[in-house]
Amino acid sequence: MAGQLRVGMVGYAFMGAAHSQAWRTVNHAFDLPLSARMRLVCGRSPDGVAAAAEKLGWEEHTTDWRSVIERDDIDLVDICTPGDTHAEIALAALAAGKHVLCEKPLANSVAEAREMAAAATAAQTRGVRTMCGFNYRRVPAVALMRRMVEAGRIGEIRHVRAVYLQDWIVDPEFPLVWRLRQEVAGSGALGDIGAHIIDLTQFVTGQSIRSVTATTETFVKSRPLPGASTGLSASASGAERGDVTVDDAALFLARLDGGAIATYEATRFATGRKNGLRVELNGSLGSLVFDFERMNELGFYDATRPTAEQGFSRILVTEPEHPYMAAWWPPGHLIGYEHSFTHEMRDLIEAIGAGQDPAPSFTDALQVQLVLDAVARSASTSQWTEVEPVG
Ligand code: 4PW
Repeated sequence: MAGQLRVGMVGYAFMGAAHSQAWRTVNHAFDLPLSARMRLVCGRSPDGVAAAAEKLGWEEHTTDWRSVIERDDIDLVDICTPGDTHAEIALAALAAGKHVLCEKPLANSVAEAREMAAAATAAQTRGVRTMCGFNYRRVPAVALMRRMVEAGRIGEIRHVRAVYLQDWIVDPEFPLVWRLRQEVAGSGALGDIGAHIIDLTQFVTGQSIRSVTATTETFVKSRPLPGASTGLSASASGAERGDVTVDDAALFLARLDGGAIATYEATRFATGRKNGLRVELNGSLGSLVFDFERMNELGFYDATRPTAEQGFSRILVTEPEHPYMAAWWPPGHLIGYEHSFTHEMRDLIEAIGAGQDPAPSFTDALQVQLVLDAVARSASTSQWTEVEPVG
């Protein structure tokens, strides 16, 4: 019988629901050294958190995040709150000797992310583990992309082309939810979805972004104040308006340390694109392309094949030989968005059980934060800007 990993989760909206689904499922799909126990969920509204505990399957609920950290019967704190609270909760949890899983982006500033990474490194010596929740790494087709790059199947990578396209705030009357307020979210499309494609492209290529030149735009500068809001949907409360203080879109060129050049586009104004995350790599021996709208597939162009037989082929990533897939259904059966979180918890529990550090660590997430910071600085100076080193 496996030992337990007793989880306390802070935040229960969109990401909290996704994490809850994963904690509920992970031990049913995978054989793991520890069994996740959904001990306690925390949120600000007493009624809201009680209802969430019931609906999502948590044993207990509280409105006081400090009590999650103080309790002896919590081994891991899972932070699913907006970015303005990540640092305070994570630092307190690490000081109390809890493992920490923190949603992305790691923090709202480089200073906070540096403090969190330093605390995580110090806690490692006490066997405390940290991970940042870049879930798209755990999509099997993305993990396969990395495996094929590592195996040299596309040779030397020349081009990286990444977009993350959404359209949920195209309507200028969509309210000023927390994701549109700099003091809560840190940045807009840049940190919320740009961070995903930064992490994903660095993960699959094994290369780090060294320098960037960027532009950002806020198309709609004021919006009605929100009434009730959950996740990415909300309604306005009345006629009162407030300023949008984050970017609606961020575009940048980048140079990677392995020699590749890259383009990135993160926007919430790509009308008709709901959650369009697409990454293409062009190498000396071939190309790979991943499109989240067809997340069970990986496109592969093999330039080493006879010319008459070349062309993009579609690998259906549903076989037991593919990353994570042996745990699921018989060959040919598809999986969805929620599985990326289940795989995230699987990797985290494996690492904790083995006494190893999971990836991406807080230091890896600090490096993403440094790229976000370089993009923001470049957008304001219109200059090529070096990414600050982590150490
Ligand atoms: O993490 C991201 C969110 O903050 C998600 O993967 C997509 O973009 C959906 O909502 C936002």
